Amino acid sequence: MPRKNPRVEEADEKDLEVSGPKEWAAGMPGVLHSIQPALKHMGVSRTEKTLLALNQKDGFDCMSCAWPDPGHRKTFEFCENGAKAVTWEATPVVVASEFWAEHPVSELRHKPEYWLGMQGRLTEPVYKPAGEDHYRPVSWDEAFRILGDKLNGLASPDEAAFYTSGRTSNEAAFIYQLFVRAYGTNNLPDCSNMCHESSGWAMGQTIGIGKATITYDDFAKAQLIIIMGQNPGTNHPRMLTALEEAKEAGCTIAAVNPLPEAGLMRYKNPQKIKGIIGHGTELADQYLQIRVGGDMALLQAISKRVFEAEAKNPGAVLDHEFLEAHCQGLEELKEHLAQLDEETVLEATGLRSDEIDELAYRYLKADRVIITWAMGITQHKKAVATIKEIINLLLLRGNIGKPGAGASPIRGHSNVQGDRTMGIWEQMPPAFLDALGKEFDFEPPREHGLDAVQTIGKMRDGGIKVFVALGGNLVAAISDTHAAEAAMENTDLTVQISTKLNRSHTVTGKEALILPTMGRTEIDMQASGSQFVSVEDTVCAVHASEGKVRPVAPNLLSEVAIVCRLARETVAGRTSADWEGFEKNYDLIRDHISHVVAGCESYNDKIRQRGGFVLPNGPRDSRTFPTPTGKAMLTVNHLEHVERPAGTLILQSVRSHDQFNTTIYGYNDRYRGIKKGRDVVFVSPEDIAELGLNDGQFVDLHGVYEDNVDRVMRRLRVVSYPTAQGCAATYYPEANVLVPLDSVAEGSNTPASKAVIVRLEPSTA
Ligand SMILES: Nc1nc2c(c(=O)[nH]1)N[C@H]1C(S)=C(S)[C@@H](COP(=O)(O)OP(=O)(O)OC[C@H]3O[C@@H](n4cnc5c(=O)[nH]c(N)nc54)[C@H](O)[C@@H]3O)O[C@H]1N2
Ligand SMILES: Nc1nc2c(c(=O)[nH]1)N[C@H]1C(S)=C(S)[C@@H](COP(=O)(O)OP(=O)(O)OC[C@H]3O[C@@H](n4cnc5c(=O)[nH]c(N)nc54)[C@H](O)[C@@H]3O)O[C@H]1N2
Ligand SMILES: [Mo]
Repeated sequence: MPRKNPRVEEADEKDLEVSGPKEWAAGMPGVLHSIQPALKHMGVSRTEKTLLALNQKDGFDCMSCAWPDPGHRKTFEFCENGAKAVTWEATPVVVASEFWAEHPVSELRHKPEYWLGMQGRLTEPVYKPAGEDHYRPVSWDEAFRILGDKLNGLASPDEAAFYTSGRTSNEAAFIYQLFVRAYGTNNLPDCSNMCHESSGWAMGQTIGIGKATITYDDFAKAQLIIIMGQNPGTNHPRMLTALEEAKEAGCTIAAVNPLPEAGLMRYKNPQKIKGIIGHGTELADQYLQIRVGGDMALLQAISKRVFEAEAKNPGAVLDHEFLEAHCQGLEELKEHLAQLDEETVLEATGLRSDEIDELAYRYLKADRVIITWAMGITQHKKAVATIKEIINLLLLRGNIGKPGAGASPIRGHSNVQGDRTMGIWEQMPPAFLDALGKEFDFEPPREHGLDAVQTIGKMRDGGIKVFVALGGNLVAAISDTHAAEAAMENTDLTVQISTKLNRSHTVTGKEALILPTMGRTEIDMQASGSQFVSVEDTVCAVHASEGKVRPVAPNLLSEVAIVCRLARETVAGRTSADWEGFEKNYDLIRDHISHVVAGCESYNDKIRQRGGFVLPNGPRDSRTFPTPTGKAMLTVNHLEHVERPAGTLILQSVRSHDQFNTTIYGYNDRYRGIKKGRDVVFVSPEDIAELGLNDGQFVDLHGVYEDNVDRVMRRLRVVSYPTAQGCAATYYPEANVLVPLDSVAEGSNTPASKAVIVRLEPSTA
């Protein structure tokens, strides 16, 4: 069954085709685009076993995003990009044993991410000894011994860091954090640090919980949905179905985005006849083309208009009953916003007053409002303050804790939220650590550990000797690529637990290990029988996920098995945990989750209910706000926006339609009209003219920062594109070379990768 990989074609700049943005998303091409590559890469049988089980109640959870499943599932409960993710994982193509002798690490390092991923699934542990340029296959025993010896030999457990990417299941995440804390550190950086950390911070401080206050069904009950800094057509395509249902029930949609993303404008539902042959559903009733980083000003301006409307019509605008019973800080907010200067707002947002008036009018007209957001909001210096303004706006009219209304950060990685619930966080609260210590009879470390940015910083300074990653591709995902590479190389041992090759396997410590693991599509057979795992989606619904295809190689271990064996090598006897038992039967892990994780009582029973269960959520369920005062906090936030010196642009980094984070599936970005290439920078025609450039010209992007480090992205083709003026966009992860490590969101420490000040200079290369 396993196949060796065919030739991989790489992108060449002369092949690049540019055809302009599309105005609608999904529809028939969506289905064709998903089935064809699946059949080509997996064959009929694997395609059937995977795609038909995707997001079904007895199937497996899609790994492409954290979008929730509706109560009633369709036969094809997946989107084009979910199918790509499944195809990428369930491919029968494998990296052969000879590969490692044929390709030195120094060569692999210069291969594109696309090429690395296309080499196929990793099937055997490999080890790169110090001073050598090749990995070589080793046995699992040898791999665990190498890692165990290194960890056991460190002067302090804080010299190790343990990263998690958000595909990890609840079961693997729970025992991984247990192992790490038994080992003696809270150094548990994760991809969430670079993702929705700002949402967690802002919501934690204002409403007491860092999670969405809505359920799936609320979308269809909303009267207004405001989508901010999010590109659902590419990154959460199944959200378009929920938006379509909302529209059919009379909801209005407003989209706030510097780019007129196709998925915000019109949707052609591939599962409906009018989506196949008709015009589709208009989505956004109002599109606000905001300047990058202008959202905080927009939100303040709307809240100010809410107060002004209340002044004209006392008692009829604010939700006084709710505010009095549940909130704190109303007067301070009102006073603060009264000072808000409209000129500053217009400058920051790039919008006209009447556009802001219109959105305010829509907000005042609707009794049930949902605001959703993603990376366009969280990856900014003022991200936490901006999200606090989202909460302010919602609270003013009681839009939290009632049907059809609420705050909805749309999470990215399919189980990034569950991983947090299970304790993957460098600063888990004392109550969790108490429960964990009590359950496993040990004293967990209390001092906060390092987040992703801090981990790279400490590596750079020589303080991290061993780096272990449960999934992900940190070197490519984190900011300041060259600094991050140097930091990784400054460690003694890097260990990647992965399904497929990526950049992080090629930028290593002195020694390096790659431990291959099973993916979610695969049948996980253990001593007690076939196992399932569980995950939590972006609206706190928890459910089981069970793989359907035979693992791509017999030698593969599950993530749970890898963690258990590593724990036996390093922390055996330090806790009462039954590591051998956990590996044989995941029910034993779930029994402990029941005792340690709030809301997961009787986990084994609840997870076996068809469709799973929803975690309790005070603000959503009963307008109970677990803040120190027991009230939801309206907050006063000092307005700031991204300033740009003359001759520069504010650059943001986005995902193309053919990628999952650092994984590149292909070189097309269909909805933005880009084919066969990624080296482009989207600039408005006005800015192209003002900067004296030409559409189609090649430029270098130079980051403009006070530290004067020369951060450059070379040879990007200028693409004239209807983005907000003064702003530009290019693709992540390539853009990370431009973002200094210390350019982060205040409070959450999330890299500010959506606002890089750049100078565009004609390319000389
Ligand atoms: N197919 C696919 N699905 C994915 C992923 C993937 O890579 N591929 N990644 C997953 C992950 S981990 C995540 S976190 C999510 C990410 O989902 P998104 O957040 O949708 O991802 P991005 O491509 O970063 O898009 C950011 C959007 O914000 C806009 N934006 C940028 N700056 C600003 C700003 O200042 N203000 C406003 N209002 N908008 C702004 C951009 O124009 C863009 O539309 O998707 C998840 N799902
Ligand atoms: N400039 C810029 N930087 C960003 C962002 C941005 O918008 N702009 N977005 C940020 C965001 S939102 C995120 S979430 C991070 C993403 O950061 P990460 O989560 O670290 O990166 P991914 O690209 O999702 O990781 C992909 C790798 O995970 C491994 N993998 C896949 N499936 C599995 C599995 O089932 N098990 C295991 N063990 N491994 C698996 C594969 O080897 C694959 O190569 O990047 C962040 N960085
Ligand atoms: Mo993310």
